[in-house]
Amino acid sequence: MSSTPHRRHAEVSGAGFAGLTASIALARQGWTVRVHERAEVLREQGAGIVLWQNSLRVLDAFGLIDEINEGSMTPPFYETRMQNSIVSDEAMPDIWWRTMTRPFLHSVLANAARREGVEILTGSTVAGATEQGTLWLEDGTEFEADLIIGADGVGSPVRDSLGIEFDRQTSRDGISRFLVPRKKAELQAIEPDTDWDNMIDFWNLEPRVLRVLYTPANENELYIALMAPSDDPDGSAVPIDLELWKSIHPQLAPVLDEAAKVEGKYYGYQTTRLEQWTKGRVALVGDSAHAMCPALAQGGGCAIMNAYTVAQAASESDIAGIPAALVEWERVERPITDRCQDRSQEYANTRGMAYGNQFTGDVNETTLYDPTNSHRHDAV
Ligand code: 5PR
Repeated sequence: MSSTPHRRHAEVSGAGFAGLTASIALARQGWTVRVHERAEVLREQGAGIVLWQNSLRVLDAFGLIDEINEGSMTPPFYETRMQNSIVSDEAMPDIWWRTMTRPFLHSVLANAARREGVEILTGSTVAGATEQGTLWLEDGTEFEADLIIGADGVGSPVRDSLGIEFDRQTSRDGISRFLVPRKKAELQAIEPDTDWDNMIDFWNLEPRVLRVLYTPANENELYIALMAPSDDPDGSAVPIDLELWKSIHPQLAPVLDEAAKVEGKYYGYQTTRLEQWTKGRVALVGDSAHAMCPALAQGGGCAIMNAYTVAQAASESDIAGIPAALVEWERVERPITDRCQDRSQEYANTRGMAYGNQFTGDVNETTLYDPTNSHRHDAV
């Protein structure tokens, strides 16, 4: 075994899915890792998430799949309805996918990071970074690192302190998201022929655009997302306009009643595209680098896969070579995420998912990619 002068060290900004994934992957490769989370308490406030096999393969490489399986499910079908008529039931037998809550996924990753020896500092607010590898906090404290990961979200201070330019594209629609009790028996009593374990995408375009995405996340919890144009003040209101939503989707009354009780926020769909994802010793992953519309349910998936591959790419390099390794990582790994952003924005703009059979052909490119067997190795 060769002797190394010191263990490689990474500073990570943000303990969301991207930051935790990068931290776990780096720690498993022998790095010391410190993560800064500005929140005082380490937790995830989001509702539900679908993970496809591109991100599940990363969790599998970390040995986390048994734990994930215990708190998640795979609905039998992804059902699409237009004006309450079924237009498709997609079983996707060749695709591995799971639905779960965001707090659950976050706790699995946070516990894994702690087991791998990652130091997590809460209440630690990053203000910026230099390309030479210094991270600094709002209170002026500085940390030196061989690698800095900016996984600090769509408003990324790491990205903005480096002056990396970006373009932001918005869409006319947006969504509010809630975790509610399943209420399966009540739903079944109203509509006995429906399989309430399915993920059901209830589209309604006439007389107005009001879509409900119904996603069972486990035995007890339902992730329900309500989409409306941002220029519809009633459809985009939170707390939700219960009478409006029930008038369009009456069979969902038991779970809409629950959603009306939960705090939430309406988010307009948008895509952020950066001039570059890396600068010197800094790499950006997740929403700081590639925030996207949720149509393909790949925001978290791309965050997890890019966090994993950047950690692998940096680990395969010597310390001096890290900036060049990051440039090469972006060259190889970025195009697949660029195309996912484009497709998700396109689906958001056209509302094309309303016509069913959404998960066929090119749109599955991201899902079918295996980041644990990356294209980076193809040239070797
Ligand atoms: N799919 C999923 C989802 O959570 C959303 C959308 C599609 C799983 C909303 O976040 O198109 O808005 C969507």
